[in-house]
Amino acid sequence: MAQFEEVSQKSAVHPKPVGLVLQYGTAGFRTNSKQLDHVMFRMGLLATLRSKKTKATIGVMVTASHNPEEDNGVKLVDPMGEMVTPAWEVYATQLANAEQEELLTALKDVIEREAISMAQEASVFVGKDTRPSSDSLSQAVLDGVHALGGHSKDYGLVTTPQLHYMVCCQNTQGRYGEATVKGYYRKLSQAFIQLTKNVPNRTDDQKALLVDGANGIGALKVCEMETYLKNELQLSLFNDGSSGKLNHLCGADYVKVQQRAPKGVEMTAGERCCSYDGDADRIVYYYSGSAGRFHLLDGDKIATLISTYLKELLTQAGLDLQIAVVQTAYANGSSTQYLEDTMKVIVRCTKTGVKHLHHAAQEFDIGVYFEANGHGTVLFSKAAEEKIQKLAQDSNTNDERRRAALLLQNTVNLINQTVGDAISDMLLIEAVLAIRGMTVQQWDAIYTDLPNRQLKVKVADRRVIDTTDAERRTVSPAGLQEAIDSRVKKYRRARSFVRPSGTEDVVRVYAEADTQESADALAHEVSLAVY
Ligand code: NG1
Ligand code: ZN
Repeated sequence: MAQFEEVSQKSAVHPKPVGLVLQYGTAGFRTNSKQLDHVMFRMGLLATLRSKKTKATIGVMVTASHNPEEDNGVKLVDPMGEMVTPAWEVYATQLANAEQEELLTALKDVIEREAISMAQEASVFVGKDTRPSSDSLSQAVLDGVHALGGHSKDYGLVTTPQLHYMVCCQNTQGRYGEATVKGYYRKLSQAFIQLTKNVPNRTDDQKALLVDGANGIGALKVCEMETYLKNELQLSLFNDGSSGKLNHLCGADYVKVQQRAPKGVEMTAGERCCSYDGDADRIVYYYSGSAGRFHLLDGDKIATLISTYLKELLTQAGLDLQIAVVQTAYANGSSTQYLEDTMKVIVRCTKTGVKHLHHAAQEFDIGVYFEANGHGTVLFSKAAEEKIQKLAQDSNTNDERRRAALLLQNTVNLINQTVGDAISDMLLIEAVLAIRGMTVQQWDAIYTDLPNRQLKVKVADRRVIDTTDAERRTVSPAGLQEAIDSRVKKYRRARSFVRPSGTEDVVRVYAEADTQESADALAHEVSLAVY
């Protein structure tokens, strides 16, 4: 077939280094950008097949998120804007690792197993972050799409969540919004303005926010959005990419892991600050206390703020909708305790990786999911959205219920439900703080984090570690869990676990305890047990 000849010819321009083996991990393929050209071409092919199979538009995002600038990566986006389904992750790995002369066989194998009609049209949306390697790598994706006769739309520089949003808009015939970057700005900014317009006496101080753009795509995009916000939010942007290196000493991952302010952000005591990561799908907040102490408000604090706000509105609206918070093992023990015991919301724990949290959150009327690192969003079931909308339009209901329903409706519009979104989450947090009249200190005081420490350990082969119970316990190698248990026992309010990273060649160690010294010591002891 002519199509396959085209694939053969074009793939020779994107050759695979012999023997190179890569894995579709927690967030797609991710490694040094020099090793990725063939993977990109092949993901273009696979996205085209996925589009033919689903008869819908598929997304391909070229980014390595919080990884260093030299790395890059790619992830596929399914029709509703969610991460690609696990069975296709397996195909992605097979296709990426097929040696040059085996590529056609691997491709035909997917076509056969999925009974794909090659006559079906295909459409693929492509986006990229600001890494120097992203230009040529996204071109390789497009080459792959065209080699199989697929149609493509190149969105160029967009945040990861913007690309997810476009895919969802396209496949819902505009019901979710317009599949353009401007459409995204308009939808979110209108919802934000609606939410904040009736907040009495919002001062300039309350409207001011410091943003660390991680020298990445989020900085570019939040600048573009600013005019749409009509001064309802006044942003001071740092690490805007004009001089610094992507993610270097800045960005959400640096701030969360190092538990310190990013380089270049000049903050005065009590000022609200936030950091995006390299592809703007994560956000963390922080401020400097009066004694100069650094206070971090991570994904757990964000989930708590948002779920408290939503629960209050549901009560005011008199809507009987079940709300749950989905976390991972990295959630601070204090947050879980607060959510379960004080807030009385359902809490679920899943494996690391947004796809797991997203999936679990879909089981509830309202599912708030956040990883501790600030990656998360809120999902509303179709039935929940309909109930909210009906009440917001019901002129017979009383003012308080109607007001709450309208707030809920605009909140739904402000949230990017396809995936965690730093810009959307930032606007939601700012709106919630304004509506509830809360300062960042008051938000921080909802509960006190247990001191914690995260470490990375280099081992010969991280895959020898196998986990269970949403990664909270190890099943292999033999004796490791017992070793962890015996160390945890020595400390108060302590917890520790280890798991192989899905994005880096390391084992991650997490420990928390009643004091920072204990958390540090426990993390250190457990990392020694991992060797
Ligand atoms: P790994 O490397 O598998 O721990 C990291 C983050 C995840 C997720 C992915 C994708 C931690 C501990 N892990 O995964 O939460 O965000 O990257 O970006 O933060
Ligand atoms: Zn990211």
